[in-house]
Amino acid sequence: MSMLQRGKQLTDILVSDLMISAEKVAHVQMNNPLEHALLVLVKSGYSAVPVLDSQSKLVGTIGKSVILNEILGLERFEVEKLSEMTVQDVMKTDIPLLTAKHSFTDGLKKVINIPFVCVVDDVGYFIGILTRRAILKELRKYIYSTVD
Ligand code: 4BW
Repeated sequence: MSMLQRGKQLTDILVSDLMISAEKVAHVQMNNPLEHALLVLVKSGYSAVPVLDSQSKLVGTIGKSVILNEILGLERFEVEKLSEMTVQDVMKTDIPLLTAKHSFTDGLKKVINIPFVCVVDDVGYFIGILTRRAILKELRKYIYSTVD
């Protein structure tokens, strides 16, 4: 199979074919206290999760390390800050996004730098995530099925 044919096949795969849908994704709300976010992160085992507003629109992501850094004082973790601060105070808002209609190759480009990319609809509602795992699994399938 030529490289041209291989390339075409991968661009035919859409983000919607590979994403984990929103109902299966652990997330937090922007007005939740940091304490709740840390609880969700520790209990779910994920390093970072999406942040939604009260209408389920995507507003950012939040990770364990940014929370721990935020509460780290000069000599100790200032744990009281966990109830005083909310997710919106520390979340990351400058994040790449995908829509369900983007292609595999669009997703591949984005997961080079971050472990997951949030997927939104045309008006910004959160509909899922595309993970490195899903991209790598698909790439592996593709490589093994096209070995000459
Ligand atoms: O609970 C887990 N179950 C499974 N099956 N695999 C897990 C779990 N926790 C971690 N992993 C594995 C995955 O391969 O470790 C990788 C790194 O996890 P992370 O980043 O640092 O917590 C996982 O790689 P991935 O599946 O490509 O996921 C990339 C990132 O996407 C994760 C996490 O930040 C986010 N993520 C994945 N599934 C999620 C999720 N966030 C919320 N809800 C989900 N269901």
